[in-house]
Amino acid sequence: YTKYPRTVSIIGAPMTYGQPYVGTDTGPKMLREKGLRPKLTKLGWRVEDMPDLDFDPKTLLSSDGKGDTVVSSQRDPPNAKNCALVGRGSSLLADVVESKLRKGFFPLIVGGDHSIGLGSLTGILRVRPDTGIIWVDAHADLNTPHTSSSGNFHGMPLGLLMNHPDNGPAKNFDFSTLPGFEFLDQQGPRISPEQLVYVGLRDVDPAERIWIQRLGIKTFTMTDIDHLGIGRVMDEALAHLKGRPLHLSYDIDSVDPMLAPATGTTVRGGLTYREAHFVAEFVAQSGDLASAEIVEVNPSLSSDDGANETVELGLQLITSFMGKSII
Ligand code: 4U7
Ligand code: MN
Ligand code: MN
Ligand code: MN
Repeated sequence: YTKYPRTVSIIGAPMTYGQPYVGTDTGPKMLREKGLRPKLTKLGWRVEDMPDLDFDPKTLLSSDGKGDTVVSSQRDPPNAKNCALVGRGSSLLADVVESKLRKGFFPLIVGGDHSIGLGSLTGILRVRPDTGIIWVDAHADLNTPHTSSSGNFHGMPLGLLMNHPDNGPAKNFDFSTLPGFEFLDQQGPRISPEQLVYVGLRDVDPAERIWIQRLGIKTFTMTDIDHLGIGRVMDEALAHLKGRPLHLSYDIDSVDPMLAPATGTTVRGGLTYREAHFVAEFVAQSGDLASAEIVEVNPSLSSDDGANETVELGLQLITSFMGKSII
């Protein structure tokens, strides 16, 4: 892969169907309005900005291009809310991300809820199966419909993609039971445990905990950050992924809700302003960052001030991981 592509492709993925609230779909628009594009230009990037992906249900359910409804959204399987919409949207995103990477662009995916990780990662892994993933989040997002207590797909992207020769969260999982998920057939690209690192976890479900331990996923919880400091945590995180092109998946709920209140699943005790930036800056400095996404910004879930602060923070974090250096 080209180690330093200088053209970034902004891919707006206004997905909301992976969680219960409206509003996550305005993330891309808000970030653009606050000057995403000029900020990237100022950092030396050439910018390709496309219109947001069209996640209108009518379009999604007829995306065979012929206007026919190819997937029925009538019934969702158990614990798989908005299955067809999430599946079709992910499939669309996977194709776009794949094609941008093949053109040598840096995909900057702007969510949308975290179910878009299904699409981003699928597209990335089709091109670079050895990609190292840094998942910055309060949550592990390692559920499947078999383990999820909420049925919300934003808690499942890693669980559905994680594979292991003998076991994995999606073991014995029959993807053909999920309408819209045909793109994730049994041959589809998968993540192996050693190519993933978690940073910032503090709200992990019982089944997720078991899988993290069983699979031996490298995990830095908030406790580890308190103990080691964010500097050593990131040293160890990047050492673990050494030699791999990196994908940064930044869930804004990793940051403390005092700083990022406008998101759907807040958990107290998160990253401080500097810790959040350090993660972004350090990944940028590695020189190995090849793709990134920012997710779960939902301006409608707090006061106007809270929404502004959260969008502003998201923008600053993007600026940091896209290479802004202090000196
Ligand atoms: B996010 C949860 F049960 N684990 O599965 C679930 F706590 O993308 C939360 O990280 C998932 O914001 C959060 O619903 C998903 C819950
Ligand atoms: Mn998440
Ligand atoms: Mn989260
Ligand atoms: Mn969330």
